This record gives sequence, structure tokens and C-alpha cells, in this order.
Amino acid sequence: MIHLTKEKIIEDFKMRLHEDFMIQNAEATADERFIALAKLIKCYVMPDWLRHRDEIVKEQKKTAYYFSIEFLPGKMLQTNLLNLGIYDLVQEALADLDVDLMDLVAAERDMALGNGGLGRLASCFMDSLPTIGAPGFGNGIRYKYGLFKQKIVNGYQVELPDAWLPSDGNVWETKKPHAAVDVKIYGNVYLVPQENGDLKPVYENVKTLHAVPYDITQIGFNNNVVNNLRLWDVEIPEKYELDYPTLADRRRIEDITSVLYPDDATREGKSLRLIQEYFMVSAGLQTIVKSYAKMGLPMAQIHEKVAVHINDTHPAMAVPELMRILIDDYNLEWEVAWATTTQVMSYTNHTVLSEALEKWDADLFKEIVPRIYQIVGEIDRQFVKTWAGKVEAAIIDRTRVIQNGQIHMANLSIIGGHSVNGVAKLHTELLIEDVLKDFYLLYPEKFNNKTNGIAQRRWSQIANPDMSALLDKQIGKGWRSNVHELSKLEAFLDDPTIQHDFYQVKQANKQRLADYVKKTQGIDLPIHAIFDVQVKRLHAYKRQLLNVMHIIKLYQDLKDDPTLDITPRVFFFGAKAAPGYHFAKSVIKIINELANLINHDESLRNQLKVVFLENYNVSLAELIVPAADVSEQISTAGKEASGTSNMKFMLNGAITLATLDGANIEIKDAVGEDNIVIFGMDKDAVYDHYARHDYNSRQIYDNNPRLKRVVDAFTDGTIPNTHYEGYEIWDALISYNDEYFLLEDFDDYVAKQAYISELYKDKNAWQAKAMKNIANSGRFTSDDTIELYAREIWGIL
Ligand code: 26Y
Repeated sequence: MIHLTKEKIIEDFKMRLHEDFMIQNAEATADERFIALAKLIKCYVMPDWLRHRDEIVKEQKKTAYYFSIEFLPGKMLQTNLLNLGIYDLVQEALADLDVDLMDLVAAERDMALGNGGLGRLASCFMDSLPTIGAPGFGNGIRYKYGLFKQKIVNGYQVELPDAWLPSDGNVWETKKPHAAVDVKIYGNVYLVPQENGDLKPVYENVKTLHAVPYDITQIGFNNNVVNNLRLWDVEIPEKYELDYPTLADRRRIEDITSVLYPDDATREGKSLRLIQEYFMVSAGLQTIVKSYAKMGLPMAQIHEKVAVHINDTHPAMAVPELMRILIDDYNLEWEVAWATTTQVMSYTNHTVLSEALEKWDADLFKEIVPRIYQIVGEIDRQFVKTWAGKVEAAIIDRTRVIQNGQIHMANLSIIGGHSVNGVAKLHTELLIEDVLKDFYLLYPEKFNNKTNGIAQRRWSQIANPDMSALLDKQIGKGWRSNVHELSKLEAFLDDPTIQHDFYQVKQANKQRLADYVKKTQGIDLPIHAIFDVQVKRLHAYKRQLLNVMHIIKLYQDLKDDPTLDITPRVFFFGAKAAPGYHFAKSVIKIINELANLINHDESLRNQLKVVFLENYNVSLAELIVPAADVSEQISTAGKEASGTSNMKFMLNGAITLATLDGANIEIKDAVGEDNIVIFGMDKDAVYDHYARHDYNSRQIYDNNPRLKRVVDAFTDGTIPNTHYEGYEIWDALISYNDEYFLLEDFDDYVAKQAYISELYKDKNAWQAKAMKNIANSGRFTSDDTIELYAREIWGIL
């Protein structure tokens, strides 16, 4: 990057304001200043970006393309400044102009083109890929509306559109009209024999979409490497304007990149979703193949220069789409095309929940992507032919791509690629032993584990500047570029002065969160209380409800004995429920009504507070995570593939309260059994219940009076305004046999919560544990995770 001084930044910044807004700094708004600074950053990185791209082309470097239907970067300003190594310099330059950098940060909108873990992981990888110097680019969709904005009205979740994209575009992106490609959907396809005997597809009545890319620079940490995240938008091609004569026709096309995950309850919603998936995959692959073709190497060896990653099954059509391009456009034989395609493709599974294993009705598939349907049919036939007679017929029936008129996208991804990975050790084990065991029999060599990681610079240096400064003081600044140096903190765990310093930092972070809650909800929070946090999507398996049951128990204890002293606690929840997920929405209503009840009950003497934080997103996480004392990771064992907030909390010194699930197990291995609080059934105990069909929640309820009282609180009027929701929950727990084993795990959970309350009284012991978590969090850096993908799956390093 060019050499920068404070003076130069000041001069350039003023110039930007003049040129773009015709305004002097003193009169500019935070929005204008943010845009001016962002444009300046783009300008500064441009030489690196161009150089890195040229280098890849010139050296013909193998490149990985991460295909994902979600990216969840949050804000980019601070990360970009930090990675460029100009954070402090810019902060000082702005201060000279009487501008607070944080006001500019506040002006940036969160880019929330994702739902949760999977999208956030994709963005952590976008940060880590350039950081390790790997040629790895993202490929996704430029949604006009990201994940909905959550409002809580009368305790209920209300979803509003998240119009994150300013009308003149996102300041970080660059539109690349010259790189647009056409994507064909609908119509009929016939195979017509050519003179040489080959069959060529002829299309009729297709609809042609114009895919226009927007590129967002992804800046490596202090290494002058800049990669690219390419997001596709749809336009109506001028050439085919007549195909879309009415406004309604046009709108239907624009809808394709309108919203992340349109409601798929209707056939129309489903079509839109399928079109989104194909649109992104086809536009991405056409571009990739074109740039490979420019190298002048044989198409049959494309796998030597290109790796395509299928992030969950949404981009699984990458397999038949690459086959289509190689066969139809480059005349490769099926076998040759298949050999290279399977070496190009790799797939990550992010869930064991059967409802999330994507399937499409063959009829719909055939209607929307007729040529892809033909190719999938051939993939299926070839698969059956390959394995017939070699393994039991039943195995083939369960693993083939087309079954009972449905296309199984996970099967397509596994058969069509060379690598299948889970996202934590236990998750990968479960894939092998249970969910994908038939595939493991066929292709054991494809399976591998890549435990998730997080962009640690964001979750420490940016989100927790006070802790970062303290770390600098104790262990030097080396940890900022090599996060494994955090282990140096191990030497100070028992030093009371340093413990106290970390305690002070935590308290200051708690105060910031408390101020936010006061400002947004008018609730006063005691910061000497334990800040106990559960933030993640709302889902039955994540068991927010178990947390609620413990709160009800504490409430009942305090009401029974008004003189009772407990370690004061503030319980924080942040969670969005899928718009059509009824049960999850009822849990949100219950939490809000319980919060209302508890927060206004003076007889509790401020010992208990409950806060539901509206519209949980990446930016809010940056405020919450540094303020947590306790990190709730309480999913039913075997259900949470990995979890990644668990790693963020650990890095910020929270104590993990967890089941032996997902990456919690690896956190336990990292910090030792004494430094994590584990409760409840493990995966084997859960699976034993499945095998024996012997779980009986009613029996547990009948035999445990304390638990019964808690469960009955949902229906006996304890929690106001929740008559309907209370019965729904009671039914789920008792009438429908408690699918996620809350009742069985309840007693142990309560006991371990009591242990945490005791532990918190000993500030030194608590801080030693908090510091041990920080010291051992280095292994969860996504820089290391992505290095393993780069070496072991993609072969790009
Ligand atoms: C097909 C559709 C129903 C679908 C939509 C979203 C399927 C899956 C998803 C998203 C899954 C997801 O976010 N999974 C999470 O991925 C994280 C990153 O690997 C994990 O840490 C987390 O445990 C997992 O729930």
C-alpha cells in the first residue's frame, strides 16, 4: 500500500468531501464523512487489489471460489482500517479535524446478507483468506433486503424489511457491468444430434437474466493482499426486453435478488429460491470457466487451477452447472467432464437437522432449470450404474440423487465432489456414523473435519479495545498479529493485580451494554450482577426455553422467600425467529413477558433482571460479547453442528456453560474440564434414548415437584399475557414428549447454574478462569481453519 501520513489522510479526506459532497468537513454529516472515508480506503487499496489480481493471472495460481447463499459481514469500516494497518493513524487524523471515528462507524449500515452461523462463517473466511495470502474469492447474491429487521411489539416479534442498501449503492462495492453474464431459466431443451454424432441442446422459450457483478474488496491483515467478494445482481438484458413487457414481469425478475430466503411456504416462494440458487451458481461458474479458458490450458484439467466450494447445499447446482458448461459449451465427453468436475467441487455440511437437508420437487426443478434437470438425471443414472452389484441395493436407494420425485441436494454435493466436511469434531463424527453413514461406506476418503473458527481480530481488537490494550500491556503486542501469543497470558492467571485489571475491563464493557439497554429500553441494570448471555437464532434445539425455565425457578425461589439472597444475575437474550416458525415466536413472547414481570417486581431487590435485545445482529454482538460473564451454549447434545459465538465469548473471557455439543467439546479440550461448566446428557445418552424409545417427559414431570412447578408456570398465570403461548409450550414439553430433552437436563442445568453463582463470589478464582479462556482461544482463529481448507481441500497453498 502507498505510504500514508496523518497529513496526507487529512488532505485526502477533505478533498473527498469537497469532490463528492461539495461540503467542508465542519458542515458534513456523519454519513457523508463515513462515505468519504470509505471511498478513500478503496482508493488506497486499489494498487494492491490490481497487483494481486495480476499476480494470480500471471502466475496462473490455483484459486478457490467460496459459493455461499449467505454472507454476513456486518460493518466493514473498522476491519478495513485495522487490516490496512491505518486504524490509529486515521483515528488521529480525524481527531485533528474534530471528528470521532466512532461516529463514522455508527453511520455504517450492517450488511446482513445472511441468517446466522453459516453466513457469519463465510464472512470470517473472507477475512482470513487474504490474511493467509490465499487466492480465495467469495461468490454470492447482492440482496436488496437482508435478514429482516426485528421489532418487538407487545412482546411479539414483528419483521420489517431491512433496506440496508442505499439507493446509490453500497460504498464498498464496485459495479462491473463489463463482466456481466447471461443466465437462462425456464423453457424447453431438446438434444439435437450434430453432424459428428454429438448431441447438442437447443433451447426454446427460455427466459434470459442478465447477471451483473458487484465486487467488494476483502483486505488481508497487514500483508497487502486484497481478494474479492463478488455479489451478483439481476438486470433485464436490453436484448431481451421484449420478453418482459409489463411492470409485473419486470418486478418478478427484480425479485430474484430482492430478499434473502423468500418465504418458501408457497410454490412461488419455492421457485424464487431455486432461481436464486441457480442464478448465483451459473453466473459464478460461467465467469470462472471463462477466466480459466483465457489461460489456454485444457478444459479437462480445470481442477488444477480452480476449486469451487459448496457452502451447505444451496449452491449444489454448481455440480451439474459445471458439467453443463464443460459438455455443452466446451464439448467435453461426459466421463472427462465428470472426472474434472468432481475434483473441482467440495462441500461443507452445516447441520444434522433433517428439515434443513434441502430437497426439491423434480417437477419444479425440471420447469425452472430443464437442462440442469437432464444432467442431474444422468448423474443419478451413472451413480446407480457405478454401484449396482457392488453394494446392497438399499444403500443405492438411500444415496442416489433422485428419490421419490425429489432431488436431494446433499447427495448431489457429495457424489459430485471430492470432499465432504463437518464443522466440528463431534459433528463430523455424527455425519460419518449417522446422518451420512451410507455415503461414508461408498466414499470414506471424501470425509474430513474442519472445525469452525472466527475472525478473532474483529472479536478482540475491534469489539474489545480495552481488553486489547490490557493484553498489550501484559503480554506485548505480538498477539495482535499472531493470536496464538495469547497463550502468554497463562503465566499471569494467578496474579491478583492482573486479575483485577481484567475485572475492571469487563465491568467497563458491562457498563457500556447497560447504558445501551438503559437508552433503548429504559431498564437499569446492576453491573455487579453476573451478565449471563444467550444470543443466537431462536430454535427449539438451541433450548432458549431451558434458560427460561431456570429463570422461572430463580423467580419462584425469590418469591417464596423474600429475604433470600442470590448472586444477582442479568439474563440477556438476543434471537431472531424465522418468520414462519410459530413455536420460536412463542418463546420470544414468553421471554419478553417474563422480562416485563421480573424487571418491574421490586420485591426481587434487583437480584434478577431479564433483557431481550431487539434485532440481534453482528454490530450488536460486538457490544454484547465483550460484556458477557457467562456464555450459554446449551443445545441438545448432537444438534448444534459447531456454534461460533461460543468461541467469541471465550476469547472475551466469558465462562462457558455448555452441553457436550459441537465445538463446546473442543473448547473444553482447550481450557480443561475445570475451566468450563458442562451439564446434561452427552450425545450418546441422547442417542440411547432414540434407540430405546424410552424417553418419557411426563414421567419426569410427575416425579419432580420442583420441575413440575416450573413447567406449570407456563400455564398457571404466572407469566402475564401468555395464555396461548404458555399452553403451546406446556404441550411441547409434556404432551409431545419434549423433543429436545429439556426436562431430563433441567436438574443438572440448575445445579451447574448454582455452581456458577457460587464461583462468581470469588472474584479472583473467576478472573483466573476468564483469563485462561482468553489465553487458550487462539486455536479457534478462522485463519487456521481456512489454512486447512486451503491446503487439504482446495490445494491452493
Ligand atoms: C435449506 C435451508 C432450510 C437451510 C437454511 C439455513 C439450511 C441451513 C441453514 C443454515 C444453517 C446454519 O447456519 N448452520 C450453522 O452453521 C454454523 C457454521 O458452521 C454452525 O456453527 C452452527 O452450529 C450451525 O447451526
